Amino acid sequence: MSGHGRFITLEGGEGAGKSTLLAGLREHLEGRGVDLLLTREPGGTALGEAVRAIVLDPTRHELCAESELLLMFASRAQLVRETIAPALAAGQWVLCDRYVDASYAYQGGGRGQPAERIAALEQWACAGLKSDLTLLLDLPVTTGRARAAGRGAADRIEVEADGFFERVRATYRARAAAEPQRFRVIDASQSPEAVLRDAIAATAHLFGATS
Ligand code: Z5A
Repeated sequence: MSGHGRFITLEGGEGAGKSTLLAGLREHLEGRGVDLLLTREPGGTALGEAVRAIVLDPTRHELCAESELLLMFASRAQLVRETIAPALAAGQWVLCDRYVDASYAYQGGGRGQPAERIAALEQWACAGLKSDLTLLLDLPVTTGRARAAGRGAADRIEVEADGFFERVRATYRARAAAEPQRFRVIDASQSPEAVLRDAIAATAHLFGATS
């Protein structure tokens, strides 16, 4: 377990329903008396939000895959040190919309950056901080993209072709299969209520494990 608090991350492809789940899960956890900190990646700090604006800007055609990967980790290194680690040490629980698994899925699976390179960056930038629980909202790519389609202009990553998002999904699923004790895979094609019910069930064991 991380520090004294608990560290939960949400992952999934585009339109999987992370934001929707985040709201319900927050209500549940706070209702159980958890002192909860919500944050997101890329972003969550002033520096991270500036990085987010760069990496999602669809006019930044010059950004190469290597820069994109390093920017994701720059945001993450700052968030870990400035926000997540201090919160966990103070006994708060942290619920983070995406974390390091997203870099393996998007920059690794999607862009083809070697997993060993991402692992080296993880070791350095995350200071050994792993999530206690990662909820993977798994959904067919076409369903997720259809859900997200009504939202207006696509960002720099959303403009990628279906094949990119298929590789992202496959990488997430492979990581979940390799680390079943950390991941819970949730069928995100269910109703929002059923997704929340599964997520609540997946968090139950965190309450028993006191530090
Ligand atoms: N990225 C990266 O490449 N590398 C990294 O290391 C990190 C991130 C950390 C920003 O992520 C981008 O950064 C992301 C990955 C990349 N790029 N992409 N693509 P983000 O998490 O901020 O943005 P996102 O992935 O685009 O999330 P999203 O599309 O906003 O989806 P969501 O939050 O998972 O979904 P939602 O907003 O809750 O739901 C979408 C719609 O579906 C909405 O209309 C809901 O009402 C509806 N919905 C939600 N749940 C359901 C269910 N269960 N049934 C039916 N309809 C539903």
